[in-house]
Amino acid sequence: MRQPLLTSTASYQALQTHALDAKQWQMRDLFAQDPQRFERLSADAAGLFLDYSKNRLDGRTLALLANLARERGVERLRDAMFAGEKINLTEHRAVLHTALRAPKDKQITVDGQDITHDVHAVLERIRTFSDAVRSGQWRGHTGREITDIVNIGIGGSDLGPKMVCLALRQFAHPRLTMHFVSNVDGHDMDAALSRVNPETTLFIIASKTFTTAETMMNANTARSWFLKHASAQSGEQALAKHFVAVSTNVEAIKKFGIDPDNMFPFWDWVGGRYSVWSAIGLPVALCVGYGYFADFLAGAHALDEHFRTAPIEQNLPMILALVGFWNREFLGCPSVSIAPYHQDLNRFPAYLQQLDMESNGKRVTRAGDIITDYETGPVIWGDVGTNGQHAYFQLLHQGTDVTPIDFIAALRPAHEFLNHHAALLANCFAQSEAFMKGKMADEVRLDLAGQGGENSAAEIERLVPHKTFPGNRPSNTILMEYLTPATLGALIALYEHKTFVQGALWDVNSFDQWGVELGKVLAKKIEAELNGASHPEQHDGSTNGLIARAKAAI
Ligand code: G6Q
Repeated sequence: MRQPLLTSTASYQALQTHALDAKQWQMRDLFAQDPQRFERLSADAAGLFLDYSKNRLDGRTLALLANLARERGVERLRDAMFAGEKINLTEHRAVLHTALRAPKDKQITVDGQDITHDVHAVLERIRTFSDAVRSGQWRGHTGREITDIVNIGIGGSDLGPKMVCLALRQFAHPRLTMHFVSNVDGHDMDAALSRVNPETTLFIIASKTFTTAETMMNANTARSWFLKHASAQSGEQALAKHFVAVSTNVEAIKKFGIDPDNMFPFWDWVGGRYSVWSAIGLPVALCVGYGYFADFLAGAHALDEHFRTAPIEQNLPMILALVGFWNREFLGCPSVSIAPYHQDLNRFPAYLQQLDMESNGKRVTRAGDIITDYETGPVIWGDVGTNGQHAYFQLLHQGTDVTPIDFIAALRPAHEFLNHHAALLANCFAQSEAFMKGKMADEVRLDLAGQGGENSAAEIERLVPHKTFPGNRPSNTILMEYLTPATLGALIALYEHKTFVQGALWDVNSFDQWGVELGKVLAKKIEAELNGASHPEQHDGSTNGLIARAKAAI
């Protein structure tokens, strides 16, 4: 059904008028005027605390944004998603990653099929298999315990399990080393294979479709390498002890030579970038054990329940989405930087980059109309603190673009170096304070004048503009007590639902990815040309030139 154009709605127009005022506000003043601002503009749920007080908004802004969410039917769409309606309109699919973390007794059906039962049947198989590998009961073809696990997958079949295994490093099995090969670049495979022993390595081929070119090439290479290096007597039979698959495509798996008993299925209503909760999370269960994997799912479920039931004004994903929407739509911020002040979350920005940009990087509405008069998803990027501070934070403080930042931190560390943790948190909080307050010209002048008279008046005036920070730059801070499987699950779910809410506001389909699909076919033709299997066709001058250079070098 065609929605009224976003910009034509009464609540959007009310926000536009309100923004004319809000653009003049200084956050310093907002804090000075309201001593309760932090209490008022913060909320918590499922072990996560969100401080959004360091944004250029007030209570009225939020009320107007909540009105917009209501007028755009965000709650209705949310309920439709949880109920398994086919809200992925271009692929005619339900969107039910939330069902993957729902408890056994929650009945959810898709096309008349009780999917909770199916989900828990696969979880049971994940439990049995991961227990067997971890305990050493599952052995390689020469009887040795598994020491290395190589996950072969790309995009949604790589970023989630890789990010989570790194984030939960503290909970990892000491005997198992995890490797993730995603790139078709042979250097990626070479780096993994040069570190593992075929007798003690388990390969997981993770691909929803089992047709993705990079994954298939990597899977075939791993298979050949294994057969070449496996003990001569066992050959093909040995494969069963070393290759398992995660997919929705049984036929393709059989063709590849993997026993369907060694296949962990999932379903078309799980989008790739939302699939870490499904059997795509098998590396996580192997790495941290099924118990912690179940805690990870439970943490996400707690956030789901909050998202499903809390009123918009107290609903963490709604708030995060509305604040982000405000910054993007009305304050003109083209990107969002993710700054986890936690080394173990160092792949989290890359994970969110896919989640958000693949979901909301769209230019047509759900009805197919081209969007011309408002912006959709921003660029998402970032790296861990404090590293970013010594690199790109310069632009965030003094560049011409305003980039909102999400700071993420755990209040307690999982190590004993408490002085490090105090320094880490001090940096995190100091940065958000500096972005908000800035450093005004008068403050700079005072500072320079106070430096023992070493600066002349003229020198002070020359330096003032360079040392002035405009401030008034927005940020959110998300805190948890510890980074655990449950808080990590909740954190990911928070961003999944944030992305969902923004997609609903922009009226885009957050669940397809035609841009990725195009990439899947584009390279095939040129690959055949490079391999000499077909004659180069007439491309444009640049592409012809590049192909000719590569052919001359191969
Ligand atoms: C995710 C995307 C994409 C996908 C990969 C891998 O939402 O669809 O990143 O996950 O292209 O696809 P396969 O799992 O089918 O190999």
